[in-house]
Amino acid sequence: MWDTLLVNVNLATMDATQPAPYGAVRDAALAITDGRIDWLGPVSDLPDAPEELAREVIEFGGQWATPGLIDCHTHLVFGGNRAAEFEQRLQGVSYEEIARAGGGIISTVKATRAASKEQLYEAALPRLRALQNEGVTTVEIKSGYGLDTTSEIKMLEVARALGRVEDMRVITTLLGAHALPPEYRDSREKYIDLVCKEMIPTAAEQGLADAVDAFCENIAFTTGETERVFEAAAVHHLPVKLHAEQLSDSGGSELAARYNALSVDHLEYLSEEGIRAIADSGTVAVLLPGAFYFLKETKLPPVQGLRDAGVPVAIASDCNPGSSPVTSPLLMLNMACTLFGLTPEEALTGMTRNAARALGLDDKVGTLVKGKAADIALWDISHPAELSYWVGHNPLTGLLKDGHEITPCNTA
Ligand code: DI6
Ligand code: FE
Repeated sequence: MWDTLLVNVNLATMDATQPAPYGAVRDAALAITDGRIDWLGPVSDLPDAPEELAREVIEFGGQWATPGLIDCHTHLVFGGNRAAEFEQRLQGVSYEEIARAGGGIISTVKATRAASKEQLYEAALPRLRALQNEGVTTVEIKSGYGLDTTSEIKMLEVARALGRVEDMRVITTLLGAHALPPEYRDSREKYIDLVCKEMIPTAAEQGLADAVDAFCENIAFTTGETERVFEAAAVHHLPVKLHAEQLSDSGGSELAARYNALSVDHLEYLSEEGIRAIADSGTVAVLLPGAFYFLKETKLPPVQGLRDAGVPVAIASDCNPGSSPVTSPLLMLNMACTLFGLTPEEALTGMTRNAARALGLDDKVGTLVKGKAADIALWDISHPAELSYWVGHNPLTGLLKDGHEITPCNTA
């Protein structure tokens, strides 16, 4: 006996071994036992009447099911917000100018350091709920607004706590090398020492970080500094990721490829050499249309080059107060298509299968296949392209994580 059997559902499995677009299986059934997918296929292939096969049978009336969406790049734990900087930018001041004048990331650092764990948790919760409300069951959350060991650890603890309480799979990433804090203005090397010798070891010992990230950019850290961070991560057996080629081509992606990075993220300025390097290392290219849009960037990431090289592309919200105050994964699917030229199928692959790979979770989530977690989003749509099509309309009708029904506010 299965625990649960979903019947009369169209599955967008996103499984690359299924021949149809979206890995679609129409008029299907999907069985769940112990929180995992135990069987799926056409209803007509079921060996018996549904009631004979499962303790609970749920009829879906021809709705579509996809893997729970995966937002593989967020900074959703932070203090305050930067609406005032948004106003400045609308007056013509650039993101880089604001950062160089001590605003930008550093202004969020001040607010985050001043906030208690409880305050950070309460501030992050509605953002997490908003993602869940549009079908997200797995989210990555970075630190990077603490920039001292105590505050970075505080952020990671809040991220872990969100994962425990809110029925969301949370993956945490230590981003100590996000920006140089003002107190280290004249001693960059000492700050990298702090990241490598204190933050990474502490986060690793306490099991608070699943990966290590850095911001390799002219307003942040050099490739040399980034490499030191990657070396320290390797010592503690933590996989790496990188914010790379967002505002200029710093060669960060080539470096990340040498360290077998799980992903390189942003990539508007990625070069041919960078594409070749990440294609060879199997690194996922994470594109962040929210940041491109919000910073009014004009340089497009090299989508065709990534396609030609066979690089897996993921899409994420980059939810953060400075460059992407975005909590809508569905809007990101739309923008991946309208701004970056992905197909709706590529966009959805980017928030399911490829996003799982960007988090090193491809054996657990990201596609509807036997053995993976029953993380499933249900949608009142007649074709999966609708997920990239609507702007501001949310067709989510149900959400399961590990086979348990969770109630996003949209469906309550
Ligand atoms: N790139 C980004 O777009 C975010 N971080 C990064 O390295 C922006 C973070 C912020 O402005 O607060
Ligand atoms: Fe980011």
